[in-house]
Amino acid sequence: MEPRFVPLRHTRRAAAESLERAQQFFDELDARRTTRHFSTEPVPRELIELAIRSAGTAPSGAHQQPWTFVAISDAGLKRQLREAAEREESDFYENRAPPEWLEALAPLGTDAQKPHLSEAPWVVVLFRQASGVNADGSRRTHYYSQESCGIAAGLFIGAVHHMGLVTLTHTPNPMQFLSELLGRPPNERAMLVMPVGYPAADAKVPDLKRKRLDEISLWR
Ligand code: IYR
Repeated sequence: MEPRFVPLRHTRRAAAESLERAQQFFDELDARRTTRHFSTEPVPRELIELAIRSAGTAPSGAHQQPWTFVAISDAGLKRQLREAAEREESDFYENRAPPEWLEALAPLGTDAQKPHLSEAPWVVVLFRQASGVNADGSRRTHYYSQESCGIAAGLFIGAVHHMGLVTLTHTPNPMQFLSELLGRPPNERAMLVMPVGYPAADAKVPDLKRKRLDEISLWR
Protein backbone atom coordinates (compact mmCIF):
# COMPACT_ATOMS: atom_id res chain seq x y z
CA MET A 1 0.00 0.00 0.00
CA GLU A 2 1.27 3.53 -0.87
CA PRO A 3 1.98 5.69 2.19
CA ARG A 4 -0.33 8.69 2.60
CA PHE A 5 0.87 11.70 4.56
CA VAL A 6 -0.96 14.62 6.16
CA PRO A 7 0.54 17.65 7.93
CA LEU A 8 1.65 17.11 11.55
CA ARG A 9 -0.47 18.86 14.18
CA HIS A 10 2.02 20.36 16.61
CA THR A 11 2.12 23.21 19.13
CA ARG A 12 5.49 24.94 19.26
CA ARG A 13 6.12 26.25 22.78
CA ALA A 14 8.61 28.79 24.11
CA ALA A 15 11.46 27.22 26.11
CA ALA A 16 10.20 28.63 29.41
CA GLU A 17 6.73 27.25 28.82
CA SER A 18 8.18 23.83 27.92
CA LEU A 19 10.13 23.77 31.17
CA GLU A 20 7.12 24.78 33.21
CA ARG A 21 4.95 22.12 31.58
CA ALA A 22 7.69 19.50 31.93
CA GLN A 23 8.01 20.21 35.64
CA GLN A 24 4.24 20.16 36.16
CA PHE A 25 3.90 16.90 34.25
CA PHE A 26 6.68 15.26 36.25
CA ASP A 27 5.24 16.50 39.55
CA GLU A 28 1.88 15.06 38.62
CA LEU A 29 3.28 11.67 37.61
CA ASP A 30 5.54 11.62 40.66
CA ALA A 31 2.45 11.99 42.86
CA ARG A 32 0.97 8.78 41.42
CA ARG A 33 0.92 5.74 43.67
CA THR A 34 -0.37 2.23 43.29
CA THR A 35 -2.75 1.36 46.10
CA ARG A 36 -4.65 -1.80 46.91
CA HIS A 37 -7.34 0.08 48.83
CA PHE A 38 -10.28 1.15 46.70
CA SER A 39 -13.54 2.87 47.53
CA THR A 40 -16.69 1.23 46.18
CA GLU A 41 -17.92 4.68 45.08
CA PRO A 42 -19.14 4.52 41.46
CA VAL A 43 -17.13 6.12 38.66
CA PRO A 44 -18.91 7.32 35.51
CA ARG A 45 -18.35 5.12 32.47
CA GLU A 46 -17.33 8.22 30.49
CA LEU A 47 -14.13 8.49 32.53
CA ILE A 48 -13.17 4.89 31.79
CA GLU A 49 -13.93 5.47 28.11
CA LEU A 50 -11.53 8.43 28.12
CA ALA A 51 -8.82 6.42 29.88
CA ILE A 52 -9.15 3.69 27.24
CA ARG A 53 -9.14 6.23 24.41
CA SER A 54 -6.00 7.78 25.95
CA ALA A 55 -4.36 4.35 26.06
CA GLY A 56 -5.39 3.83 22.45
CA THR A 57 -3.27 6.81 21.38
CA ALA A 58 -0.14 4.74 22.09
CA PRO A 59 2.29 4.14 19.24
CA SER A 60 2.26 0.50 18.14
CA GLY A 61 4.22 -1.81 15.87
CA ALA A 62 3.12 -1.15 12.27
CA HIS A 63 0.23 0.83 13.80
CA GLN A 64 -1.58 -2.45 14.40
CA GLN A 65 -3.00 -1.24 17.73
CA PRO A 66 -2.85 -4.78 19.16
CA TRP A 67 -4.93 -4.19 22.28
CA THR A 68 -8.41 -5.00 23.57
CA PHE A 69 -9.60 -3.40 26.80
CA VAL A 70 -12.42 -5.22 28.58
CA ALA A 71 -14.06 -2.81 31.06
CA ILE A 72 -16.05 -4.61 33.74
CA SER A 73 -18.51 -2.94 36.10
CA ASP A 74 -20.93 -5.87 36.50
CA ALA A 75 -20.76 -6.91 40.17
CA GLY A 76 -21.33 -10.61 39.44
CA LEU A 77 -18.58 -10.73 36.83
CA LYS A 78 -16.16 -8.85 39.10
CA ARG A 79 -16.89 -11.34 41.88
CA GLN A 80 -16.24 -14.29 39.54
CA LEU A 81 -13.01 -12.66 38.40
CA ARG A 82 -11.91 -12.09 41.99
CA GLU A 83 -12.69 -15.65 43.02
CA ALA A 84 -10.79 -17.11 40.05
CA ALA A 85 -7.82 -14.78 40.60
CA GLU A 86 -7.68 -15.64 44.29
CA ARG A 87 -7.73 -19.36 43.48
CA GLU A 88 -4.72 -18.98 41.16
CA GLU A 89 -2.94 -16.63 43.54
CA SER A 90 -3.38 -18.94 46.54
CA ASP A 91 -1.63 -21.66 44.61
CA PHE A 92 1.07 -19.15 43.59
CA TYR A 93 1.76 -17.88 47.11
CA GLU A 94 1.47 -21.29 48.79
CA ASN A 95 3.10 -23.60 46.23
CA ARG A 96 4.48 -22.17 43.03
CA ALA A 97 6.32 -18.99 44.02
CA PRO A 98 10.03 -19.52 44.54
CA PRO A 99 11.33 -18.12 47.89
CA GLU A 100 13.29 -15.42 46.05
CA TRP A 101 10.10 -14.11 44.45
CA LEU A 102 8.24 -14.06 47.78
CA GLU A 103 11.17 -12.17 49.29
CA ALA A 104 11.02 -9.57 46.51
CA LEU A 105 7.29 -9.09 47.13
CA ALA A 106 7.55 -8.91 50.93
CA PRO A 107 8.02 -5.10 51.12
CA LEU A 108 4.79 -4.65 49.11
CA GLY A 109 2.69 -6.69 51.50
CA THR A 110 0.87 -8.53 48.70
CA ASP A 111 -0.94 -11.79 49.25
CA ALA A 112 -3.54 -14.00 47.60
CA GLN A 113 -6.45 -11.83 48.76
CA LYS A 114 -7.60 -9.51 45.97
CA PRO A 115 -10.50 -7.49 47.47
CA HIS A 116 -9.85 -4.64 45.02
CA LEU A 117 -11.13 -6.87 42.20
CA SER A 118 -14.65 -6.72 43.57
CA GLU A 119 -14.52 -3.40 45.46
CA ALA A 120 -13.29 -1.10 42.68
CA PRO A 121 -16.22 0.11 40.54
CA TRP A 122 -14.34 -0.84 37.37
CA VAL A 123 -11.90 -3.58 36.52
CA VAL A 124 -10.23 -3.11 33.15
CA VAL A 125 -8.47 -6.12 31.65
CA LEU A 126 -5.93 -5.43 28.93
CA PHE A 127 -5.65 -8.20 26.35
CA ARG A 128 -2.66 -8.23 24.01
CA GLN A 129 -3.49 -9.37 20.50
CA ALA A 130 -0.49 -11.62 19.85
CA SER A 131 -1.76 -11.85 16.28
CA GLY A 132 -4.61 -10.30 14.35
CA VAL A 133 -7.29 -11.60 12.04
CA ASN A 134 -7.67 -10.43 8.42
CA ALA A 135 -11.05 -9.72 6.82
CA ASP A 136 -10.95 -13.19 5.21
CA GLY A 137 -10.35 -14.84 8.59
CA SER A 138 -6.66 -15.56 7.97
CA ARG A 139 -4.06 -14.87 10.65
CA ARG A 140 -2.12 -11.60 10.57
CA THR A 141 1.25 -11.26 12.28
CA HIS A 142 1.42 -8.53 14.92
CA TYR A 143 4.77 -6.86 15.48
CA TYR A 144 6.04 -5.77 18.90
CA SER A 145 2.68 -6.37 20.55
CA GLN A 146 4.28 -6.61 24.02
CA GLU A 147 6.02 -3.27 23.68
CA SER A 148 2.93 -1.68 22.15
CA CYS A 149 0.62 -2.89 24.92
CA GLY A 150 3.16 -1.90 27.56
CA ILE A 151 3.14 1.66 26.24
CA ALA A 152 -0.67 1.67 26.06
CA ALA A 153 -0.87 0.47 29.67
CA GLY A 154 1.43 3.31 30.73
CA LEU A 155 -0.78 5.87 29.06
CA PHE A 156 -3.86 4.29 30.64
CA ILE A 157 -2.29 4.52 34.09
CA GLY A 158 -1.27 8.13 33.47
CA ALA A 159 -4.77 9.05 32.26
CA VAL A 160 -6.40 7.43 35.30
CA HIS A 161 -4.09 9.35 37.63
CA HIS A 162 -4.64 12.61 35.76
CA MET A 163 -8.42 12.35 36.21
CA GLY A 164 -8.04 11.89 39.97
CA LEU A 165 -8.60 8.14 40.16
CA VAL A 166 -6.28 5.32 41.18
CA THR A 167 -5.45 1.99 39.62
CA LEU A 168 -3.40 -1.07 40.44
CA THR A 169 -1.53 -3.14 37.87
CA HIS A 170 -2.44 -6.66 38.86
CA THR A 171 -0.89 -9.62 37.07
CA PRO A 172 -2.65 -12.80 38.13
CA ASN A 173 -0.54 -15.82 37.47
CA PRO A 174 -1.47 -17.69 35.31
CA MET A 175 -4.01 -15.56 33.42
CA GLN A 176 -5.70 -18.06 31.11
CA PHE A 177 -8.87 -17.99 33.27
CA LEU A 178 -9.47 -14.41 32.09
CA SER A 179 -9.84 -15.50 28.45
CA GLU A 180 -12.43 -18.06 29.47
CA LEU A 181 -14.31 -15.79 31.85
CA LEU A 182 -14.42 -12.89 29.38
CA GLY A 183 -14.83 -14.99 26.24
CA ARG A 184 -11.76 -13.70 24.41
CA PRO A 185 -10.36 -15.55 21.37
CA PRO A 186 -7.06 -17.49 21.44
CA ASN A 187 -5.10 -14.77 19.60
CA GLU A 188 -5.67 -12.47 22.60
CA ARG A 189 -3.63 -12.95 25.77
CA ALA A 190 -4.57 -11.30 29.05
CA MET A 191 -1.72 -9.04 30.09
CA LEU A 192 -2.85 -6.78 32.93
CA VAL A 193 -5.83 -6.48 35.25
CA MET A 194 -6.39 -2.89 36.34
CA PRO A 195 -9.03 -2.08 38.96
CA VAL A 196 -9.93 1.61 38.67
CA GLY A 197 -11.73 3.83 41.15
CA TYR A 198 -11.37 6.33 43.97
CA PRO A 199 -9.00 5.36 46.77
CA ALA A 200 -10.61 4.26 50.03
CA ALA A 201 -10.69 7.03 52.65
CA ASP A 202 -7.99 5.21 54.65
CA ALA A 203 -6.00 3.97 51.64
CA LYS A 204 -2.40 3.06 52.41
CA VAL A 205 0.64 2.55 50.20
CA PRO A 206 3.95 0.89 50.92
CA ASP A 207 6.72 3.26 52.00
CA LEU A 208 8.77 3.14 48.79
CA LYS A 209 11.33 5.44 47.22
CA ARG A 210 11.86 5.96 43.51
CA LYS A 211 15.33 5.72 42.05
CA ARG A 212 17.07 9.05 41.47
CA LEU A 213 17.83 10.37 37.99
CA ASP A 214 21.50 9.43 38.30
CA GLU A 215 20.49 5.86 39.13
CA ILE A 216 18.32 5.46 36.04
CA SER A 217 20.21 7.41 33.40
CA LEU A 218 23.57 7.71 31.68
CA TRP A 219 24.63 10.75 29.69
CA ARG A 220 27.22 10.62 26.92
N1 IYR B 1 0.66 -12.12 40.80
C1 IYR B 1 0.83 -12.07 42.23
C2 IYR B 1 2.23 -11.79 42.63
C3 IYR B 1 2.81 -10.46 42.36
C4 IYR B 1 3.93 -10.37 41.56
C5 IYR B 1 4.57 -9.18 41.37
I1 IYR B 1 6.27 -9.12 40.29
C6 IYR B 1 4.08 -8.00 41.98
O1 IYR B 1 4.73 -6.78 41.80
C7 IYR B 1 2.97 -8.09 42.79
C8 IYR B 1 2.33 -9.32 42.97
C9 IYR B 1 -0.17 -11.08 42.85
O2 IYR B 1 -0.82 -10.34 42.12
O3 IYR B 1 -0.29 -11.04 44.08
